Amino acid sequence: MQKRVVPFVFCFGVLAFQMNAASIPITFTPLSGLTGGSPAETAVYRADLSTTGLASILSIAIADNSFGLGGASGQFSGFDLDAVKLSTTLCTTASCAASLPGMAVFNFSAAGTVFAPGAQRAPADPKLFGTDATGNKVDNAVATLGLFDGNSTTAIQGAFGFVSLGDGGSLAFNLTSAVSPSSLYLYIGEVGDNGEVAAGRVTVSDVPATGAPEPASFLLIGSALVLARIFAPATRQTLRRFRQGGTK
Ligand SMILES: [Ca+2]
Ligand SMILES: [Ca+2]
Repeated sequence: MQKRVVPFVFCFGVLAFQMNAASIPITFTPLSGLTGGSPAETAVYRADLSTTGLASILSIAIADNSFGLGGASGQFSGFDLDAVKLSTTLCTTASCAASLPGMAVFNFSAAGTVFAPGAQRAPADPKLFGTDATGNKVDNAVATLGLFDGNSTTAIQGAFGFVSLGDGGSLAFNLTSAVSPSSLYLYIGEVGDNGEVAAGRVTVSDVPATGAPEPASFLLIGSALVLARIFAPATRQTLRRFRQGGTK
C-alpha cells in the first residue's frame, strides 16, 4: 500500500509561500546624545536589520502607538519623525547618525510614501505638522526626512524639519530599489526625545507598502513594553519639561 505523502508536501509548500512576503517587527537601541536643528533635541535610534531574516527589504513602516504617552497636542500629536536613514556604517552617537550620507533609496515625495494621519489631541489644528495642504501626505519641504535637522519647538514660526504622525498614525516608505539587510542599519530620529519610538512599532518588509501597516505582533508588543519601561522615567522628565513650556 502506498504511503500518502503528497498532502504533507503540499501543506509545506503553502507555508513556504506565505513566509515569502513578510513584515518583520524590529527593535531599536537608543544612541547617545541628541542632534537636530535649533533647539536640537532629536533622539536617534538604531536597528540592526541583519537580524530580520529577510533576503531583501523593499519597505519600512513606522506607526505611532503613543496615545498620549508623551509630547504635545494639536498638530504636534504623536510621534514626531525627524529623519530616517539606512547605512552600513555603525554609529553609536546621534551626531554620527546625523552626519551619515545614508543610502539613496528613499523617495520622500507622495509617490514614495504611504501616510495615514493619526488623531490630534485637543485642541485640534486643521492638519498635522509637516503635512501638505490636504493633511494626508507628508510635505518633505517641511519634514526633510533625509536630514536630522528638526527644530524641537511647537512655536510657529520656528518648528521645522519633522512630521508629526498623530496618535495612531503611520508612515511607510517604499524604497526605490530593494536593499540587502546584511550589515545594514536603520536610523530613526524622534524630535523632542519623548520616548515615542519606544511606544511605537516599526516594521520592515520584502514587499511594497500599500496601506496602513499590519497589526503589531506579540513579539513587538513585548519589546515595546520593555522599552517603554526603560524609557518611562525619561518620558516623565520630558513631560514635566513640556508642561513647563518646552518641547514636543
Ligand atoms: Ca509629538
Ligand atoms: Ca528632518
